[in-house]
Amino acid sequence: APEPISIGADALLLPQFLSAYEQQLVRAIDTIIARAPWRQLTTPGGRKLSVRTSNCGKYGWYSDRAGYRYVACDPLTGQAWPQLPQVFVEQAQAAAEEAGFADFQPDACLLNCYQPGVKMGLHQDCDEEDLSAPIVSFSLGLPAQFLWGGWQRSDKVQRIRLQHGDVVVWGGEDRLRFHGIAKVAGGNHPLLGGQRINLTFRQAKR
Ligand code: MD3
Ligand code: FE
Repeated sequence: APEPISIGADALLLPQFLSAYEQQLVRAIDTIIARAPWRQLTTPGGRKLSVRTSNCGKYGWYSDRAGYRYVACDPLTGQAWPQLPQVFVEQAQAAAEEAGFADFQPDACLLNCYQPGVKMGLHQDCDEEDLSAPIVSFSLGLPAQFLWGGWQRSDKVQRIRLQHGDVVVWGGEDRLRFHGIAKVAGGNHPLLGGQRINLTFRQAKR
């Protein structure tokens, strides 16, 4: 496999880390989406996110007029979120370990689905209780340009191409950097067709 690439003091890109697991991962995603379908969340300000989301794990990230938060039940179905599949936990922990974060215990996995033309604006992830835990992200399907900013919204942004099978681990001093995804270009991925799916593993609660 290609060598890991440092993109910050505490952020590591692991190209093709998931290559051997892609089919297992896609099957697990299908099972999750059958129980917790993709939906477009509303922001506290009343706008609709263009990205479609779902969750698995003990907690799921949710947004509506009441705010951004982690919730233990899917408001769409009233049911608990689907459990974290074993292959998710194993690969997220293996990646975290490779980046120097021992015993990462994710209790939340946010799934994001991007169709061509969809983007995610610059933001910080600060809804988690323990900001010392890293975030691990899996990229699948169409490629995207990851926007990697600094600690202030106005800081210069670097573009990093994320491809199918790539994993990134973000922790420590890089945990609160602004980041986003540029508009996804059209295309056809052999396994996922015209979409990009990103999974982010988090420790939402202490
Ligand atoms: C850097 N997702 O769900 S993953 C998000 O590709 C999110 O769907 C993007 O940003 C996506 O919040 C980017 C990479 C990522 C996730 C969390 C981070 C990078 C991060 C938290 C802190 C710093
Ligand atoms: Fe984010």
